[in-house]
Amino acid sequence: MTNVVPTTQSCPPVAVIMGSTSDWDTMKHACDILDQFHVPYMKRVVSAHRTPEFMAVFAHTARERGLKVIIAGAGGAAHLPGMVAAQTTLPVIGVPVQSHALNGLDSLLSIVQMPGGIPVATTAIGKSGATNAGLLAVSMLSITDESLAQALEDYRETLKQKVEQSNAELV
Ligand code: RP5
Repeated sequence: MTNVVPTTQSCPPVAVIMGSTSDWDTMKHACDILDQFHVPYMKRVVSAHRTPEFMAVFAHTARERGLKVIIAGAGGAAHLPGMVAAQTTLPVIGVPVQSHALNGLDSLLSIVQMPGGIPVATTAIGKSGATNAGLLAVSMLSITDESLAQALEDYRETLKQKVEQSNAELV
């Protein structure tokens, strides 16, 4: 993962960014969903406090580079999603990464408590949150993509069938 902002207009629709490579074990679950739905994406480490200039350029130029949704994961004093949202009007989905010190409650509160005016769509802490961030991104893209809308219906159907199968096995 390099800190190079592509200058072309050929960005994929989704960016999965994270504050550190240590967030990858969580954020890979968002990428797994995007892979499953065949949604192209880019992934980068973008740190709000270690690479603030890169973060600003990344966020400022996101729309003109063709991005449509940004998924941003961070842990601890997790200011990355909010700082990115402050610098783009694209939808930003924040994923609180489970921290060691406070189990991710710090990450959650840092991301979810945005003052009114600059929204960050915040998911659950950890793997579930990253998975749902991927699904939310697919859902946003499905507004104008009928094949993605159908793929989401199919995905829900598989979830339903798993429950039905579990119940059949319990009998
Ligand atoms: C945040 O600090 C990152 O999002 C990560 O969750 C946390 C710890 O980063 P490392 O010290 O593991 O690089 O910026």
